[in-house]
Amino acid sequence: MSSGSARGAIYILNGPNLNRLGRREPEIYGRTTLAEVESACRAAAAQRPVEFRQSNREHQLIEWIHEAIDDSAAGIIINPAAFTFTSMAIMDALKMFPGPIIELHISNIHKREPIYHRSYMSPVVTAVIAGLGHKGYSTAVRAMHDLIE
Ligand code: CA2
Repeated sequence: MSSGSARGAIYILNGPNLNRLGRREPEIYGRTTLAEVESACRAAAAQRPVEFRQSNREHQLIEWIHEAIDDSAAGIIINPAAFTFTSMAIMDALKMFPGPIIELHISNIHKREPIYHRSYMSPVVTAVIAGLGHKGYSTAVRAMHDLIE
């Protein structure tokens, strides 16, 4: 049973460099842009409101997690990008959120170099999705529906 709000929005938060998606390293991250990912998320969310955001700043991501808490968001899907491996501050903010949280990665971080293996987020989230490419986002939205209802 989730403590997210039945009618609240799904916050989909994206960390540093993901605004460049589709433009560099297509062999790892694919050719789909973040704008296309956002459209797919909105389609998968159907009637549920979506707050889709991206920032290169740790502070901004923390502010948006606080906003999700104050807004009684239904759930958070977060791709913290490089902050996954560095940010106790984002981890602490996520710990304050009472509803379901999905940590999402486009690539399978566990198949990559050892620096990508230790996530600060995984111990405090509900579920982790990694390695499904950009389609992981719509998979995460569908999974979030199941967690909320
Ligand atoms: O696979 C993911 O989604 C990651 O969270 C992406 C991060 C990386 O630090 C994580 O280990 C896994 C990096 C995002 C870099 O964004 C780019 C966007 C376009 C082209 C190249 C990188």
